[in-house]
Amino acid sequence: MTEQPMKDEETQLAALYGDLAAVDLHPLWTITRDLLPPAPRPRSVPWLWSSEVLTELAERALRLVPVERGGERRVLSLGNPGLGGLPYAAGTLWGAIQCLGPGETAPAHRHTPGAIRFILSGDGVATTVDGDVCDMHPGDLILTPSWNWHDHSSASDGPMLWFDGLDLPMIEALDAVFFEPYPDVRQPDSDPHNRSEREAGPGPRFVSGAVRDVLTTEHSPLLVYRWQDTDRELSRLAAESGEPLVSIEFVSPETGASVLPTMNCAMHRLVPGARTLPVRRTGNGVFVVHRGSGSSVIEGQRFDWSAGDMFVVPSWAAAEHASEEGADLFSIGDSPVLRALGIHRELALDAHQQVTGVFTPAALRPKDSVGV
Ligand code: 1HN
Repeated sequence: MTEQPMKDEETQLAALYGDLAAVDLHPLWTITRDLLPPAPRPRSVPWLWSSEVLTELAERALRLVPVERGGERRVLSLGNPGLGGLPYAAGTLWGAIQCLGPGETAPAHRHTPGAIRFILSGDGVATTVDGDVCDMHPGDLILTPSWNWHDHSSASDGPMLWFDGLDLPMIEALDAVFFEPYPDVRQPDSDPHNRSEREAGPGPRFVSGAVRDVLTTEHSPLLVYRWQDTDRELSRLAAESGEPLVSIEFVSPETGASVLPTMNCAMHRLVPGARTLPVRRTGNGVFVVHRGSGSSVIEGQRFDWSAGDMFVVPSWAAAEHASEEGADLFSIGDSPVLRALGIHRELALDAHQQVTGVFTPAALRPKDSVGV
């Protein structure tokens, strides 16, 4: 007697699931993937690519592969093994080594993803950014913001290598990638070169500590940050602070915001004998060792590094850094987006991974709490 209605219900439930699936509806209570983990679980993993491996393969590509329209660039992208074969360093960031041989031109084009270059070695290449020829030297940072025409041309007798950082995976996730080739291989030469450097305002080009949480669609009008200026600012701050680590972010001299609306660029100096405590931050990071050597422990995994190595700190991974001889690390990150959306978080930990400090943006604080 009681079995009949039960069976009826089971039959109806089975029919419901069948009908839901048939029209592409997913009942939330049956979804097994963890939609709301208690803290970020990025698919990308902590990883390192050594300079030795990167430069040897880049040099072989230089000999064997031309740079032409279509392929556009001789670029070896960092493919994070956690991302199942995607050519991305992390879920939101592209990182790569690019090389250009003597006399070569990487053709002019533009795209909605924004890019930065951090120069590794060689000399004599210039990137033309919307008509402004920007000379590139080791340690310099060059911006090619979203939808700006850009081509790279070598007037050198040797190869040049640089790091490329792009927000491409983020823009792809937003289904907003556009691309357009320039009608000619090169943009016309501007004379004199480096217009943005001469015309940039007097505002500071670096800040130490957190950048304002500004939502901006503007990129920095300054397209070139020279190593000499970066080095001078790091030296000044290291002497002044006496801290083992000084970090500066490259900012727009006009607004004080990150150089691109989507990406920050920073430089970190570890003084000799430095050892930092671990920190967790939202936002992915890709690091390039500019000078010196040391090691990082990222989510419990130790990576030893030296000049030219590139490594990934995924979002919310606990990361600490140490250096015996001293080191300078360049980094890119996606935190401007997280800050603009009010979802950036930071946790300072002690040596035993216990929380010692918390930064929570205003939007996430309980209404009655005060301070940070
Ligand atoms: C690009 O345009 C460059 O302009 C480098 O040098 C790397 C990776 C993906 C898509 C476009 C460049 C790139 C890229």
